[in-house]
Amino acid sequence: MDLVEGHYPIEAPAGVPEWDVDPFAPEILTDPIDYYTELRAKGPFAYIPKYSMLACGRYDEAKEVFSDHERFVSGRGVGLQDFKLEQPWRPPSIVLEVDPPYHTQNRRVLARVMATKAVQRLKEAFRIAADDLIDALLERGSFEGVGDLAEAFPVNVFSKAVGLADADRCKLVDYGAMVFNGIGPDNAIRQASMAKVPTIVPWITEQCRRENLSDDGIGAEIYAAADTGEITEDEAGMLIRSLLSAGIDTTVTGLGSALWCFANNPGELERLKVDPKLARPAFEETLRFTSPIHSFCRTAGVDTEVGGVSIVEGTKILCVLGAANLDESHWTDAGKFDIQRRTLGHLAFGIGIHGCVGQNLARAEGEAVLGAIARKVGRIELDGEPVWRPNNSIRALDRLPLRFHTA
Ligand code: OVM
Repeated sequence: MDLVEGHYPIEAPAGVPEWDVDPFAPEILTDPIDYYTELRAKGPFAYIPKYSMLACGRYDEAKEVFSDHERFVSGRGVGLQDFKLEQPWRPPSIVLEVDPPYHTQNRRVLARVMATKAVQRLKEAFRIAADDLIDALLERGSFEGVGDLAEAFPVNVFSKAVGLADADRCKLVDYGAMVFNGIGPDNAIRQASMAKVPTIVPWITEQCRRENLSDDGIGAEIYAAADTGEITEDEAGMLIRSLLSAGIDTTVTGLGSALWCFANNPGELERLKVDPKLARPAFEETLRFTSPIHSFCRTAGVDTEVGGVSIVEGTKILCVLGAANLDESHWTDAGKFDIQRRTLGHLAFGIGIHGCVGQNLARAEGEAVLGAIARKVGRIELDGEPVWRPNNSIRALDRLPLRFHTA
């Protein structure tokens, strides 16, 4: 049987409408809202003939598929390729792209080194770095929101927290883009990213080695788990690779989108300034409203059924988290950016055993930056048109020209 994007082709299940759309077309990736709306209107699932897969954009089904790791596995890849049938571009992640029981021991190590208490120790450094950065940008007035803030901040603080010897911003951001594009089909966007493999992958591998990490960071703590025999030395290196895969572009995107949200909603910035403690809920609402990771797949490991739809083993299901987080039947005024909304249950960090293990660290970064803005910035002005950077699984800005005005 011929494969489609590295997975078994399927027929549309009974009752599921066919939809002749390319969810990975640049026009959709850079401006997805109408696509999200139409996907939800199709029903619990749509069948996408171009990729011979199902897509779900409603909250309930996206959540059901995403949280049931027994029926919907990750070990066959969370992109379009089925790792049972084709070899992926890099050795699979030992946390993202595996199932229990192997997943459990690896995740436990990451969960420990990024637990609330571990993150607590980093908060003061994050606050100081955010205050310094916002002061410097206020001094400059106009700046590039993506490069000068959204990328600069995580590259600085996350690299230090991990203990990287060399925080090459371009390589870290491009590696993340490669990992997230790698989850999509073999389109021009993916190919352009993959062209950088020969220069970036060896550099990343080098950064993951024990001798290249500081002895007081998260990286060293992961290697400590190899010393006690909890994991092997190679597994420790692979878990560092996961940090560098998932920890930069996601937070870059969340911070960039937060700036975009506030530039477009000056009334919400006013509310944040009145009560800077809203920095944390404001970051959470940014995640719900913009969904930095717009979609991830699961693979049906068994014949099953969801929302009355029969799903055959081997089916790839595109869970469109961006659409679920804007589902009007779950969220009141879903399309409104409201920093005081109850955001509990949003799917931006995923859910279940694969839910983002770094989410407390990500929140601490968002809180530090938005807190500094709340206390220091009077007004945020768009200083040109925002430009989006199409990516097969993240909804990222490419450029965001901004001007900060003092209070
Ligand atoms: C990993 C990995 C890569 C991308 C995303 C992710 C959102 C994890 O390499 O483990 O989680």
